[in-house]
Amino acid sequence: MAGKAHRLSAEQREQLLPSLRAVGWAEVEGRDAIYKEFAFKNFNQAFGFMTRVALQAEKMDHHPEWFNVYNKVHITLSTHDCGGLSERDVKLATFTEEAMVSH
Ligand code: H2B
Repeated sequence: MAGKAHRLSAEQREQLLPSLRAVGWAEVEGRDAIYKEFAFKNFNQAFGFMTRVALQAEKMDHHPEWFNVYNKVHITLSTHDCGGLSERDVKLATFTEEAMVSH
């Protein structure tokens, strides 16, 4: 993704995080990151979701920390390049919500 990543300002957080909180994203304790647990009907649905997110992550050059067992996918988003949350995390989190409903 073009340009340098910057950590979100307090104002940006107030503006951007509430809608993510509303759909289940939470701020991680002790780390500037966001986290959500997704649950699907089965592994096939979970892996389909992961595939869509993986292709988007590669396109954005912004990669999730994630964990999958069967129908569960746990995702942590943070920007290593700036040591915390950036607009890239908000963008990828928003994409995961779209990838949830488009199957
Ligand atoms: N993913 C995440 N989550 N944060 C980053 O800072 C990051 C990344 N940086 N994917 C990218 C790759 C960088 O390491 C490469 C070199 O562009």
